[in-house]
Amino acid sequence: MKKLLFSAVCAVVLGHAHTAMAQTTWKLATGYRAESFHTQNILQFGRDVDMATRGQLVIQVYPNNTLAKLADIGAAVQQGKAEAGETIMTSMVKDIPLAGADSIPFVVSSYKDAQRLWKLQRPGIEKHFTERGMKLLYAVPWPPQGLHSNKPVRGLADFKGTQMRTYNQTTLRIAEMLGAKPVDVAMVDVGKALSEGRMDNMITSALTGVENKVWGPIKYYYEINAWFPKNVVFVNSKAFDALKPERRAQVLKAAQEAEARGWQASQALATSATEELRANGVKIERIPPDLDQEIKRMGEKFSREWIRSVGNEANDIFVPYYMPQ
Ligand code: PCA
Repeated sequence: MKKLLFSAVCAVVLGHAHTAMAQTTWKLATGYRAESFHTQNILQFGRDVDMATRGQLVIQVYPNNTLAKLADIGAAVQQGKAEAGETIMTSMVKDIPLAGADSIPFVVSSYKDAQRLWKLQRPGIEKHFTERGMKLLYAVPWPPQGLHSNKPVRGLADFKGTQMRTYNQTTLRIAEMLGAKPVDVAMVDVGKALSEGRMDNMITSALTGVENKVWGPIKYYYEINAWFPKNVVFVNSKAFDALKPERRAQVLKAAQEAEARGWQASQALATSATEELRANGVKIERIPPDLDQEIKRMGEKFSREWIRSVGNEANDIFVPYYMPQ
């Protein structure tokens, strides 16, 4: 008993010693749930940093919009309200148009191409982040975006007047082009919005369907593979630069590992999530070829609009993307 008590006291003291020793704590805000694979990956990143720095840098993760709302996380980190954050890159598109490159419909249709696009997009994103006082750590894509619907979709007319859930500028613009009524719903509120009859359809990953248990209201899933949007993890530059060079290198190494791990997890989940939708009674179908063509034409219209809004930087990415050396 005495021995037990002694080890319990030791554990508490050691625990305290660990925090007392911690020189720096970063609050990291994300708009996604703790269970999401992105957040799980961040938590592992935090553990790796803790380990590599021997507790000198602690990353405290605030999931589910608790520290800042998804769309405000970029600003929160710039202003130093949170030292670090994760958001979907397209949430920054108004400020950084280049951030929308991974949500142009039908440019990327595989993880391999998504990797290629990220390699080309990264230098520009890093530059814009630096100008805004932020340091990019890593980015991980969501599985490919498909169409979830409460009714079968056979032609463009089936979208007219429907309530289409949107989560960024791309989904908003596509809803407009389809003649649907855009309804902005946060990822974590999709289940609620469906049960309240506030949405009929949405373009997002099969995984987001699974995480929100959309079966019941959602009866159909079409694997249109529209785009692979990325979540990006970043830190306030002042907070990063305040670390000793050795610590900075440790953080960047852990970030590199988190990026590789995240891409693998995303790819594995892309297949298993579609199977899980099927197992829960969602019909996995193909859209008819005519509709496929029309949606692809809308994608082209969208990309023309996007290139106009971005200017030359768009060429820096898409010329080498379409014409690799
Ligand atoms: N899930 C997020 C973004 C992309 C995805 O697959 C969402 O639906 O909000």
